[in-house]
Amino acid sequence: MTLDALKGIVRKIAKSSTVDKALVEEVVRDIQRALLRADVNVIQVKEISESIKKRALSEDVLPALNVKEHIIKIVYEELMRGIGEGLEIPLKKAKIMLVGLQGSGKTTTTAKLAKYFKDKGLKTGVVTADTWRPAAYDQLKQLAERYDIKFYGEKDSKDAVKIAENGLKALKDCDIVIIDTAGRHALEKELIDEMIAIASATKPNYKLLVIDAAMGQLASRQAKAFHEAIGIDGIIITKFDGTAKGGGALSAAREIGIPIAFIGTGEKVEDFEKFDPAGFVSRLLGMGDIKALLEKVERVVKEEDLDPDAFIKGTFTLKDVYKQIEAMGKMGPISKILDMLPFGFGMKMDDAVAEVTQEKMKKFKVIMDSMTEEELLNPKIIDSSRIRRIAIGSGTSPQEVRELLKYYKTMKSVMKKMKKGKLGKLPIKGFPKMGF
Ligand SMILES: Nc1nc2c(ncn2[C@@H]2O[C@H](COP(=O)(O)OP(=O)(O)OP(=O)(O)O)[C@@H](O)[C@H]2O)c(=O)[nH]1
Ligand SMILES: [Mg+2]
Repeated sequence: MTLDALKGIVRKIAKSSTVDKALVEEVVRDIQRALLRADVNVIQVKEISESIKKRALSEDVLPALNVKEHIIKIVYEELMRGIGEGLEIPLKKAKIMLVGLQGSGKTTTTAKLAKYFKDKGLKTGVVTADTWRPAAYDQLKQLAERYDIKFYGEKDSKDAVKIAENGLKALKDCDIVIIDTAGRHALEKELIDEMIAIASATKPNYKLLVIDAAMGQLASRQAKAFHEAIGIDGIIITKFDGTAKGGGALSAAREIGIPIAFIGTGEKVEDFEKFDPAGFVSRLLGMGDIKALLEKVERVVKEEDLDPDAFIKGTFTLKDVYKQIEAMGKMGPISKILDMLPFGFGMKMDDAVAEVTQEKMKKFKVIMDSMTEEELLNPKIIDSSRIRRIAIGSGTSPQEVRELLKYYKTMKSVMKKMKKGKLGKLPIKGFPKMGF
């Protein structure tokens, strides 16, 4: 993704030997280029970059910061301002209606959203009011069943409004009910009329527009049209994983003044996160988003029955590594997890952990299967004769057993650092809401 280029900016500032006007100008140019390539609206790019430049060259450095930190802070704050607030949906009874163009990801997002609320402890149900796409009913039903979410649909009915109404009645015990609607390749009158009819019959607390990040700047026109038709409360950007143009949807939301609620980052139901502007910007800048990572860890942990204290606080044994490896399969590729780690830290992880591939993870599990309970709980006792025994027992080599132990040690120190909050190479002070 092109917004990734922003990561280089913090590094550039951190590495430069002198901080002067030339550096500020170069940084501002880099930011402009990165934002424009990511399809951010030109006017917004201009505003953001001009205010960064103006502030960096004129504001006094706060006593707690050095000049580099000062500039990074300004870049961070101005990007935050450019992005605006996220939409916070409180964890209480609500009806949510999803709308969007065909293929934008509504049905997938219905399931993602349902699982999100269910994981937060709310009773959640979904209704399919898409009578256009023949497979829509089965698609949502299957997803709902897989995650133990209540489902309502009427396979043979063509009356989307009636289905939505019936669905609300059938799921009235649920705290959260999410209504999936039909998409069309363009915003036709028929679709708009149906949307309006469903909305007025069901009176959703939140009407959320699902936008495909690949739309880039086209997202703006789309969002305007939907907003004019039914009044949108929040935006969910999907497929943020697969495009260089994600900035377009972000800036469309800002342009129209509708907050972003969630972001979809992959096809799997787990690839979904609440939009947290502070975390989002720090991640764009490569400073990591420890909060999103922990939230995700917490979620997967619950599924795996992993001891969260051990996972996060550093009383961490090989047993946790075992469960963690299983959990990672669900979290997605390691590179994605690394992306969420703070600046500096992620780079260190590159060599130590990133090279640990899925293949290797499987091998690690086999090795651990040949260990005794005592060894798993207290890896310190694993000396070279035990290493030899484990290697033979698991059909691997002592070298591979040592690799696992090295991986374990790295992860253990990661967990310790997380606990102490000692992350990141830059002593960044004064950043709000970043968990440093
Ligand atoms: N990579 C990626 N793919 C996604 C994401 N969200 C949805 N998809 C994929 O996008 C395709 C369309 O998703 P659907 O959920 O069926 O979209 P829809 O808006 O319900 O489509 P219609 O009902 O036909 O309008 C599917 O192949 C999904 O797996 C995402 O965040 N990332
Ligand atoms: Mg659909």
